[in-house]
Amino acid sequence: MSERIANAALRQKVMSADDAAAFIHDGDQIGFGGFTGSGYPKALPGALAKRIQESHDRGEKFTVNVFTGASTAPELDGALASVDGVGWRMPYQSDPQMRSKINDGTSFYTDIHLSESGMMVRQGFFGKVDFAVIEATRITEDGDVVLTSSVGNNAVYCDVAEKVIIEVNSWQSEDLEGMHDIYGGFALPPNRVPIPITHPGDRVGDKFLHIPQHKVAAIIETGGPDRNTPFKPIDDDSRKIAGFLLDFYDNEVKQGRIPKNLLPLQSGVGNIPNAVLDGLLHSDLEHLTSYTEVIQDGMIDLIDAGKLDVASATAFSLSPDYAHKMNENAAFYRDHIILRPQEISNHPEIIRRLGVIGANGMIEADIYGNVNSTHVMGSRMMNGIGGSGDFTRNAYISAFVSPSTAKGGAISAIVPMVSHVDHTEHDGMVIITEQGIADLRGLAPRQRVPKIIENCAHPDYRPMLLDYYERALRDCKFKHTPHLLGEAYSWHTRFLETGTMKQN
Ligand code: 0RQ
Repeated sequence: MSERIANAALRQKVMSADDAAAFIHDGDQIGFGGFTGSGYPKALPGALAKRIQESHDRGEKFTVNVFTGASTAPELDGALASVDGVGWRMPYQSDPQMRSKINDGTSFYTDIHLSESGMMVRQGFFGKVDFAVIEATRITEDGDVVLTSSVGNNAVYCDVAEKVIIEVNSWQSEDLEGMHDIYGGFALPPNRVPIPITHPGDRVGDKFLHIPQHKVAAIIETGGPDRNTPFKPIDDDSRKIAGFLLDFYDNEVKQGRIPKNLLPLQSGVGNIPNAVLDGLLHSDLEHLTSYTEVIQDGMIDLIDAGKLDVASATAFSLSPDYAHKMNENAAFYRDHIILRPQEISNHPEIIRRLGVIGANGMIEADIYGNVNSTHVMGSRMMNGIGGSGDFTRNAYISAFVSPSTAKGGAISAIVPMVSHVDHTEHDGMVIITEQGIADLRGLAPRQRVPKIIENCAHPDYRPMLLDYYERALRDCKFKHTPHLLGEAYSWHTRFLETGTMKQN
């Protein structure tokens, strides 16, 4: 048995994933660890999926309700979705199988802000949680748990669940001990108190997660890696978008609106944010800080280059090479990285206080600045709102970044009216595509239109957008936000009918 389980009583609870899965029954609500492919349990979900499939083969109903931190991996979302085992799920997901079960109507999906997911569980809004299933790198002699590559909602699920199952994963570095900061000051209103973080590097909690031993139903030993996905090489459009964003920050510094070393940075995951981080690496900026959700490769490069003093997040989202580097050097990185519960990494109070500057991806924006981050053509769920809303509404400056077209130019990312709204025109401040940047701060709806169309839309779609807007302005009785409601979604319906938003 692994020496990583130092507590004698807990060692008695080691069993196989199959035996642990036998505790779980139809209708149970399970809070799983895991955030953007890091730190999720790797064995129990597969064993549970097998059990669910066997029940279905006998003609019995068996689904569970799945709570997570954010997206997980094929071993968790994929395994449970592939046996139609997920009745309901929250929050963010990105697994292809899970996504397809949500979109074909098999599974319900409640897409809520990541900062609020744990909070609402504490508030009892989703009912009783039967099991928490989390991953640890080590259990101390006293029975304290050292978490792995994500914190996510682990603390809240362990706090509220009736029973806890812990997977101890020997692939994860034991040197992660000391990187986590598990804040324990959550009280329900009217007893909430301010969260005492005034700098991204502040530590306000404990490095261990404390779980009452009587709650621990099983411990499973595992050894598999996280779902670490390589980043694509940075393409031209991403480089251009990153260039516009960094020039914009530079100008904000010149205008005296942000300090020379910027303000704590938040960036979404993906190609464009990675290009932004690469741009920062090649800039002369120093003493940067980050208050964000996930640590990706570019931040590790910035730490290595001595440019990023501290990064606060809730999880890693690293490529395989960088995950290996983290496992080898966690003792160094823990002086520069803090992993917190997502209730804290994404907390509006702290984002507002620190003046975080954020940039997130989008699916589409409209000519007035409303943004859709989640639904393709109004109905098909892509991933979820994730932390984009937590940061966008509360950031000092919040930007949305996207190529101006999708699907080889058949879709314009700038449309007359978004087909689903995640971020209203009241929240986003800046929109950037490879065409340029629209700074919307302080502008009324009609003042935004020329900036968005001329600076951000693809030239193929600019005349169509201008034509729509000019006719809306002429024919709509009300001039504050003129629309032609009968036509506002014609771009989407044309795409669904003909395969392109372009007119013949
Ligand atoms: O689909 O791979 O099938 O071609 O959407 O698009 O351009 O690769 O961009 O990976 O950054 O994702 C909004 C989904 C963008 C992401 C979204 C299709 C496109 C492609 C991906 P294919 P790209 P990205 C904190 C922040 C919400 C959560 C968030 C996201 C696929 O950024 O999930 O912000 N955001 N979290 O073809 C139809 C359009 C489209 C479109 C793109 N207009 N119409 N399809 N696509 N635009 C981090 C976390 O919360 C973890």
